[in-house]
Amino acid sequence: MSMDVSQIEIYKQQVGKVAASLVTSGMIVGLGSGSTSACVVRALGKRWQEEGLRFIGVPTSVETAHLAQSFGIELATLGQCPELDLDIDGADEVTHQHYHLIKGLGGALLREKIVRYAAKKFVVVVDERKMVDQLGDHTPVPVEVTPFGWEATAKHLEKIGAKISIRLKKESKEFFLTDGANMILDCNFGLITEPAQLEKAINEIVGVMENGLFVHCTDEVLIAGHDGIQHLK
Ligand code: ABF
Repeated sequence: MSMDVSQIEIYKQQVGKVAASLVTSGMIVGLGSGSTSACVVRALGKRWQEEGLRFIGVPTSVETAHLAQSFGIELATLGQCPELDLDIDGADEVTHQHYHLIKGLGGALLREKIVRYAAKKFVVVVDERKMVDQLGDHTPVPVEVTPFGWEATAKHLEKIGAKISIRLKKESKEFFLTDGANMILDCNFGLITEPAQLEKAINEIVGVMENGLFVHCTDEVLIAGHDGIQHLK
């Protein structure tokens, strides 16, 4: 679905504001990564500064931490706050049924998944372009691997059907490295009919740290589109 950039930006700001309204003072909140999550952080920053909202944020990336700190939002590590009330994050694909996700095109999937599984509730914020019938519609599955022996790990991933593209830094031939200094292999498996099985099969491969399939773990989805904001539970 082609949409102009400005319209998509408006959608992201709208959904960011609605997501930010879910946060009440005293909460411990996972702060996701990517441009839609950045709109959530900006909306939370506005509430922090204008309404005196006070909560603790647990960022899923260095980039998100820096953005939150620019508004004066109080941050903590997951070690300091191992149980979160709410995690708000973006996604690259969301299935209409069950809200299974592909995440990680932003490179933060490992910390995002760890933070998600520390939260009582997980709310995903997307624009309508991200909604799909089946995962694998337009996005490969990002797989975070340790750099040691990545070539052998790649061979194991190919054996379970992956067509692999090594993630490089923008406009560079250097390997992209995550905040955790791991590499990402973008794995195209085509349309994914059994995401839970594939998530498990990928993570059983030695050298794999985590993958971008988030299956049976989304509680609510906020979708911004030409019909306004849909809040699916
Ligand atoms: C993050 O946001 C990632 O998991 C995902 O890849 C990305 C989506 O970015 P955007 O909101 O910019 O489309 O949650």
